[in-house]
Amino acid sequence: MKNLLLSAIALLGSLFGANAQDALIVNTQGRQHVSLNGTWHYIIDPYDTGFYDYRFKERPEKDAGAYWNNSEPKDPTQWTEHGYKAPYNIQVPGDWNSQDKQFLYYEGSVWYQRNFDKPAATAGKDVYLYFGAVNYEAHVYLNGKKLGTHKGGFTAFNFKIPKELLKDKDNFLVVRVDNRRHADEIPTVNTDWFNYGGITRDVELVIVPQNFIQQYNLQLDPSQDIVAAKKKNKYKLSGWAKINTPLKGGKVTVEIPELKLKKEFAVQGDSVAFNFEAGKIGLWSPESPKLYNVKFALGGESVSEKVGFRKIEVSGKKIILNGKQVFLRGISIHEEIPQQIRRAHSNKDASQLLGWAKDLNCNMVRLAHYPHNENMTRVADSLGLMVWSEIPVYWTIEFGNPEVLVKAKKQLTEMIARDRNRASIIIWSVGNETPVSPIRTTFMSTLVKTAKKLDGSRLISAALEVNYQNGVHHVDDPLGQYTDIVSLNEYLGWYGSTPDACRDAKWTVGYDKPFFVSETGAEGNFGFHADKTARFSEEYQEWYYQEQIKMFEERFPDSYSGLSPWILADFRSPRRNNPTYQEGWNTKGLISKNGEKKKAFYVLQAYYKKIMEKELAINKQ
Ligand code: GCB
Repeated sequence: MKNLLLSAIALLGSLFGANAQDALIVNTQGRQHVSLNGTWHYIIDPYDTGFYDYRFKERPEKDAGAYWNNSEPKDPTQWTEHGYKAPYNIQVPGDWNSQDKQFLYYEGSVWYQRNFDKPAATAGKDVYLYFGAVNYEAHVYLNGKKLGTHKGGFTAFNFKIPKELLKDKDNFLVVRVDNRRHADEIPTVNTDWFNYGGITRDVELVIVPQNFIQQYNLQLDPSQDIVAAKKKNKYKLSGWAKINTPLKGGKVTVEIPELKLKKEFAVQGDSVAFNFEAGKIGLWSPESPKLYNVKFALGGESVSEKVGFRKIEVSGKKIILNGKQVFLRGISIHEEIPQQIRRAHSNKDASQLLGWAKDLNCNMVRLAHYPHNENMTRVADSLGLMVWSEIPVYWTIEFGNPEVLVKAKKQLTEMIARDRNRASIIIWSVGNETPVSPIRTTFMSTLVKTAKKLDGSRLISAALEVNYQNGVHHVDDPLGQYTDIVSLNEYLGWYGSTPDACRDAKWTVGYDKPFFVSETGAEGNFGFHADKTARFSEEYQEWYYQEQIKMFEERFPDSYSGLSPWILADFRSPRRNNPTYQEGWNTKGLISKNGEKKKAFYVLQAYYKKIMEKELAINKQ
């Protein structure tokens, strides 16, 4: 176990070593920090004038025309063609598309700027600049110097601010954000969601001691027999911490006050491994999402984290949580607040979306198709919703391009780094509906192996497609060999046929593994009532869910372990151009763009209630 942990730490190091950015600081909310959210200024720059000169060469650092430099004229003779001031205001966090009409379909560069003063109480400390996410490419400058760049629209990153660069007053912070889509990026040019641009998540200054715990992990040791541990009330806990720099003779203390546990471990180089025993623990589960305060301390400075302890594993064709079989009553979710046509980012947004999932009787959510903001996984922890978390390796990635594989691995690493302490996360997904070919399977199986190496304590999956041949739906994608559960997207009764096609559909699953329906769904416009055969009516969508559920119950393989239908709420997608029923929306939501529940919502809600009650009855026996 210890070796596995140390190899995960080494892999982390090697992946970050390749990039200019510093390894991620986890749990910034649990540390000394100052928010840089609020009103920033902006310049729209479709020609990248602030970045390139008129010969289209990157501007030199001190160039007066570079938009990272403050152009405020000191006297009226001074030449200047850019500047940051009202009314060019924009809110951070937030996508730009929803903030002003001129941004609605904009894809290109926007420069963001704000000033800030050095926070108090930084003597002897280091200050990092942290971004929850910027979609897609960020170039970050402070007081005219470049701190670094980051690519990837849904993962967090940070830069250490050099001491000599940080002024007491009026630090001039500029971020060039570019959300253009490219064939060799992740996601690629083609998706079924809206490409919201901007600084979409929180921005913070994080103030840390010169030696500090950058990342850590504590969990039930995945190698233990959980049933035996429960019987004996004796649990093995294991984990590790990574210090920002190698230390001589440092010690890390791990404390769980509620369990009256306090242990000390010696740091070796820049890491330390934990291993200790605990007595009775309240395990985390959807029925009882117990979280403990855990304090990690190094040299008098500490960071506190809320940790749930649980074990997720697969046994044959079953998914097992804390020693008991669990059926995943899920729903897929996009990170979007439909009523306001914007990206979700806040705790309140997470409570709205996950509150709807609870209302549906879910015990699980699939956060599609990219890592969602941290509020989502933290609220899921506290509500007891199991989570599937995914990287945007979606459809037609350049599978033959080794640089693209590096980018995918980096996003995978960043996703796992931020959220490895969330008990709610039970599945890391390495992608969605990638077209079967040898080169793609090599690419995808490499990601599965990387995920396993980074985190051997969770299940790894990917949403696959059906192979329909001779009247039979075969689940036989070769990637299924590598994943812990075989997950499938299927739309029988929406694309190509009507829902009654479910009645005699035959299914085979070519793997002795749990089988999970990661997507199924049909469109339905809220308030459009018609005969059930009319596409886009609420009745059609309702009928679709009724037929699908009957098919699952009557004719699905014995490995059927759950589902996360598509999708919780209507969402924006430029691919959806039916002028009557879509107008730029994918209306497969069980909840409408105005937050109303459609008929199909109640079909799934009742199905989940039935399953829940059956499980309760079995557990009582
Ligand atoms: C899928 C995709 C999802 C789409 C959905 C649809 O299979 O995974 O991103 O939005 O189908 O609505 O067709």
